[in-house]
Amino acid sequence: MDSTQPPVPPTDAREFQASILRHVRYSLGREWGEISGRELFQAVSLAVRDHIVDTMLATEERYRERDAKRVYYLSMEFLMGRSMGNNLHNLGLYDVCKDALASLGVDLEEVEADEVDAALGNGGLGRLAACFLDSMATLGVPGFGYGINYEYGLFQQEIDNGWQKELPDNWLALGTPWQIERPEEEVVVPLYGHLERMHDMDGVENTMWLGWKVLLGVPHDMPVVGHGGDTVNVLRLYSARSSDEFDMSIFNEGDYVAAVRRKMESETVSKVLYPSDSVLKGKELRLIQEYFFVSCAVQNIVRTYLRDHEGFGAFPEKVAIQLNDTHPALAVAEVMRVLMDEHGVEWAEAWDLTRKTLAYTNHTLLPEALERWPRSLVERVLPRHMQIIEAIDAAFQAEVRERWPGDEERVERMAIVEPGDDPYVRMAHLSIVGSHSVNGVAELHSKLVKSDLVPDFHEMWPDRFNNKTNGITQRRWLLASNPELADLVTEVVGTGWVTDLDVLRGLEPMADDPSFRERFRDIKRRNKQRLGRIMRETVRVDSDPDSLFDVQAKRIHEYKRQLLLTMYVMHEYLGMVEDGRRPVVPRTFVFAGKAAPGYWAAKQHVKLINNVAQVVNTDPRVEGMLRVAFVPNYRVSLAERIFPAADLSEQISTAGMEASGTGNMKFALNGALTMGTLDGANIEIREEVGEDNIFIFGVRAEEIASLKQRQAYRPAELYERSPVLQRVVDAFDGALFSREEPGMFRWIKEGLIQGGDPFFLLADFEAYVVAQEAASRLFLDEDAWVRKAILNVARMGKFSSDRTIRQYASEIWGVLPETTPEPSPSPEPRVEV
Ligand code: 26Q
Repeated sequence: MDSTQPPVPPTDAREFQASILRHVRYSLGREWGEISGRELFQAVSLAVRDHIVDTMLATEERYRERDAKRVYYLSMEFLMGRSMGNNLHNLGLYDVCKDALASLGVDLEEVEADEVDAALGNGGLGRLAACFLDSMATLGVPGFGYGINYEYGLFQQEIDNGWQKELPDNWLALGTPWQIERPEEEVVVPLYGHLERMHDMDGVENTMWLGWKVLLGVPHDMPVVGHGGDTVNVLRLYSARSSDEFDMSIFNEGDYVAAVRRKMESETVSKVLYPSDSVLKGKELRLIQEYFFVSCAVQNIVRTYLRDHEGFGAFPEKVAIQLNDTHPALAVAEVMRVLMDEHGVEWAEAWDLTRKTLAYTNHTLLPEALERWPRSLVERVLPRHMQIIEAIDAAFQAEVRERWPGDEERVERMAIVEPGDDPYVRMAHLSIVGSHSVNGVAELHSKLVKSDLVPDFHEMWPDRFNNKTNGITQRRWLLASNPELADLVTEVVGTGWVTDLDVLRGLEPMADDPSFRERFRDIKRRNKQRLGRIMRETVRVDSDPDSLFDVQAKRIHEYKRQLLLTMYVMHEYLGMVEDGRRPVVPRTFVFAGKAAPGYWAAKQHVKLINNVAQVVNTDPRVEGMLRVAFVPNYRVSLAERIFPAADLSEQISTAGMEASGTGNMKFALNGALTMGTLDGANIEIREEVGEDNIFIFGVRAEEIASLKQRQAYRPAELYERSPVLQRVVDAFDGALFSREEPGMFRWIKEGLIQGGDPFFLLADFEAYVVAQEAASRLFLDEDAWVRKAILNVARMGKFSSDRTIRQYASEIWGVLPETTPEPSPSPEPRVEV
């Protein structure tokens, strides 16, 4: 019995079982004895869905009755992962379903494993959106996600002779039970065409957008079940379809084949998620994707508002729109267009309403990830929007000139449309000008947004800037993914932590309880065995659950510095085979993550890690001391197995470059100690857990900025002076880790020395080795290690996305969560059933 569940409604296992069997027969048309695993998954999901629909309808009723302010979270990405287990947990039906299946001789976990991930995102930004939806539903915030129903999610990664290979992720091939298609709510999206000056019926001159083409957006609604099952919100994902009315003309002209081809082209708009979490220059299809879903969302939002309101006076009191980075920044122009062109609102009022409604979250400082679209492209695809953006820009520039007369350099720096021969539209500037709130995602990051990214905007509107430190949902990242630890925690502090993570503080005294420590350690050991089985099956690497599991799992990026951990592995290996050193503790290094298909350096790093793994794992001299595994196809469902199995969490980005990180929180919540730089949310994690319970090393963001600014960083000198560095760096040049093609990784050495080492690996390497040695020594003292691990879990309360959402709700959206956490229940004894 899972004691972390709230009291179960009187839906008993037998009823649930009957429902599953009914769906097998009447929804799937199958006999129980002849169904496949996939069909069983579908039948169980449909039985679960029946429990969701009533609450979904009732929730909408409730919001309408109360005329509640609605929050719309616009995001190009939602990394939802699997839904079945999560929905069962949040409905409080997990054990009921488990029992129902057990009496049919089926293991629920095996059914869960047959669900394919909804991987409609790249990484942190997309997963954050998914955690936010969970928290909004749990808190009773009327929050709705809007995004794209990509037919192909993030590519599947295979490793072939050490190289990453990408395969298409056709996740909808077999359909999904979690979407309800609503063709009757389709939206018409205009594109292309031209502008004409015309006189309207009253003789007033107006610009008309004419000759546009049309896309249709068909909504697919995914229910988002809040914990406790009282609220079910909706994630609305749009698929692009062609318009029959529009294409009729071509059909009538007789070019049937051209008409069908045109139809297919329309549907490419929602075909595939772009697999890059940075750079992507001027791709027309990407711009159309961004506009497509923004237009669908804005039209739907306005339509929903007008169902219950007259005029737009109350619009900002009833609607809040949050932009997840600049990807939906066209919403600024689209809200203006819909208000003015479709509802006759005057410019000044439309502008006031737009700004009061929109808010923007920034997720990156990397210059190459800042979106800029060629003005010429925007004008061709969206002439009316380009015209609106120019008008916004003109008014904005006038405001700047009024405030800083004569400072034309400042005007140029701040302009929305970058001045010059080849002008670009700066989407971050558009977002800032069009919003009443601009937030970063961790304290340091929010500070750097103000001081480094857009200091001019901060000077102009200091009150617009704020911080919302990211969080994660404990329902998926502890309750569902680490059931044994969840049960142990519940035994001590009760179930309150599931909706109020600060309750975990109650675990602190247990850090000094030897028998609790032993149980905590045993759980970690079993989770390591569980991951060990996955590693054996996928990459044929055997691991010892008593070794230190040292894990780095995240997108492969130079600034995240998978290379730094790889260099440490190389350093350890060379120390053992060349100097005969024995390590303090045996370690298993686990890497997981995808490289953007067009990111050459990241793909080289994948190959390097796999080559190092190959050499290390086949060398009998280090057997029992060193293991390296690159676990392929990192995704939400794999992450759910990785976090619970980690002893050490690698969060080693170049200081100042990781906006927040959220994996760092997931690891710590599952009892891993952090090895990290003072970057992103690591800084706040240190504040919470205490500096004795985290390994911090490396150059700080300020020092890095100063070194860069003074051009004072000399990696070549560090190399010359340090034999330790020389040995590792020279290994990139030798044949040891690149037997098939000696010299293959020479470019890495060159980048570190002549290339100026832009990610400061050499600056941090020796401090990193020292910190790693401290970790090894601590791991030898099992009690001391486990004590710190327990304290980490106990002190993660701040990093619940419930806290983050409460702050967005009260400080940006002006909505009050309907439910506030109940006072923490006092520890209840575990009830064995
Ligand atoms: C932009 C233009 C064209 C194509 C793709 C993109 C694009 C797509 C995705 C740019 C960026 C992303 C994703 C960024 C991202 O995931 N950022 C991460 O956001 C997390 C949540 O706030 C933070 O914790 C991470 O630190 C940050 O890297």
